[in-house]
Amino acid sequence: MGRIARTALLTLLLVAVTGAGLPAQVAPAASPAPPALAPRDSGFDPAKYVHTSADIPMRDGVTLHVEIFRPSEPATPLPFLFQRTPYGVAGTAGRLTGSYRELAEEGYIFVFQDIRGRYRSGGTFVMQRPPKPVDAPRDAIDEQTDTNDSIDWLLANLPGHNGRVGMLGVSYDGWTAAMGMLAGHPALRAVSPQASPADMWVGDDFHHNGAFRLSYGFEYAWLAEASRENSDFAFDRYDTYQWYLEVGPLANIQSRVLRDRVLPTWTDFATHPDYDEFWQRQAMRSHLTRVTVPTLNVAGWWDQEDFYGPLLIYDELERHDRNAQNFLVVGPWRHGGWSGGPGQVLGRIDFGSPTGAFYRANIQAPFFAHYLKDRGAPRRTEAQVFESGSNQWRTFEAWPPREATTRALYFHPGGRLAFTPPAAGARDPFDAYVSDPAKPVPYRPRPIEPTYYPRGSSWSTWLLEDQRFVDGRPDVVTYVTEALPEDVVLAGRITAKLFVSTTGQDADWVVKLIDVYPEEYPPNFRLGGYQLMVANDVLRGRYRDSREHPAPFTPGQVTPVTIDLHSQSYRFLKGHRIMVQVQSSWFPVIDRNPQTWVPNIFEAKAEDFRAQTHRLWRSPSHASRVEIQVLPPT
Ligand code: PG9
Repeated sequence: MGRIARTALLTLLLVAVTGAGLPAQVAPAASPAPPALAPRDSGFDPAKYVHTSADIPMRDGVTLHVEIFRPSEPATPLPFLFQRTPYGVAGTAGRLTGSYRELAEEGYIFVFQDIRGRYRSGGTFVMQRPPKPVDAPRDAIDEQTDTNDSIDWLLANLPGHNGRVGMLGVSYDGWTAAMGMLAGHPALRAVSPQASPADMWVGDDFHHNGAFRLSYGFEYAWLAEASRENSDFAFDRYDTYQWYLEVGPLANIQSRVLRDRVLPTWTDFATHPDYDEFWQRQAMRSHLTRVTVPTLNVAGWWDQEDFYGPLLIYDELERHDRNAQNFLVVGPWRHGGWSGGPGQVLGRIDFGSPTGAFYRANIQAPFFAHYLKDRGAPRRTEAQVFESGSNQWRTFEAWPPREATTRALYFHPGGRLAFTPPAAGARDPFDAYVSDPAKPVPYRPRPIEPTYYPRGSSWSTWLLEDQRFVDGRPDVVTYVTEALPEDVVLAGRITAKLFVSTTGQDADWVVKLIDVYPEEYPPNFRLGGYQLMVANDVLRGRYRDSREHPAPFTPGQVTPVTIDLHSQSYRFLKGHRIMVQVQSSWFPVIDRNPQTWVPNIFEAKAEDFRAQTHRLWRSPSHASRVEIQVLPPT
């Protein structure tokens, strides 16, 4: 039995969660009126929550630490809201007046838990511990058993509950919520996995299509595994672009930086470069067939960490969603941007209304109130997505919308982009550029601060940077349309279908779909000509045909490659232009491709890294293009 330490009535910190550091904006002229927020039920005063803590025993004897917040005088038994985190539960009190204010006012018993091996919990931390096999012994543990053992304990040991539990959380905490959803405890009645990674090799924090997310991977492995509590790697300079370049080949991270220190996740990166059993076992897809609990999936269109995961989880659950209880919400947000602050401005872009506050009051709070307290109607909106550009919420019966049709934006000579395919007869039907690993294209303007730099980092908004900072580089190829005669309403999937060749044997292909604002933009002169990235991704060329079995390019041979740029809901307004940029490095968020053939890039030597000339083909038979799903411009 765990120990419950009762403390005095909590004086809650008022954590003013604001869009700190965001520059003031002028709203675009055509912004619709902000949606009205639902009136709040102030049945409970967050200041009247009682704070306790406990150490809950798991089936193997390890105890996991929880902080518990309970309304002091609830009129009726209340459900639990349970969140499991690797980031420490010490500051969670502030959530009741910050990100969970609407939920606290509704009234829940909040339980925040340190997961195994982190902060005040016992046991060993394993980065995204994969679900144990179904035939594993009963006393084997994983995040599912830790969830279920904890829920059993809460139900048996805490008074005043109604027997129901909800789980939610963002990112790692979203993933633990998703694990809880797989665990399927009968008391678990509603789950909201938010920005949960689903596949670390295909599209989330650590790789994208096999391209290694170097700065994120290294810094996060350090953050989570250098000690039991978060710690930041101490760079000896401000501009990490220069630091990573000077480190050189990936192998030097172990030999020169970590030396004798073992970060298990770094070792996993280095020893599992391909999509082998290690990554496949950790990925969620195969586990998502047995979920029956109502699920609110939440994602941000400009999530710099986990955008692939929440959409994949939604898609997979949808295949088995017999009771129509699997929902999707996507807003104009960075990673977790919906969970605090107004959510109106991101980077330099103003989305015209407080989308985060709207989500918390009108979507998240009613979702849990219905499924955990029988209050209000069940959610009926299958997919609620924010259409940026027109800056309005739209609802659909499916995502992508079934009525969307596909159009293709083709590459043409002279850097032109058009909805018409290329004509025959062009003399050199390709554009060529030299990609030099010694001078990789930066992914955000230098200096590039450490990812989670405590003194401030532009990491969280890098996807909205004005892409003019690289436009015009000789190793960035740009195609752009004329000014649009009418709105183009992107609503659904975006796929780059390129025909490429290279003088080397391997290459990365980065494709960025961009909205180019008019050169004169009266609503905000600073946005004149702004190049806002709307969709993007990278493919490590060796994995173009198989994730498990990489293969070299044949030098000089035209080869098709397909790059999934995911989905978006975005209105390119009349008068704007649509741009596509292609480049072959994105440093240091993506490690450098040596561009010669090596079996494992983590073992490449300095001399393996060579400049190569790449070609993008644009002839009728090799018509490189970006396909987008569109709706009529109503
Ligand atoms: N994106 C972070 C993460 C999640 C899961 C594993 C590794 C990193 C996070 O924000 O929690």
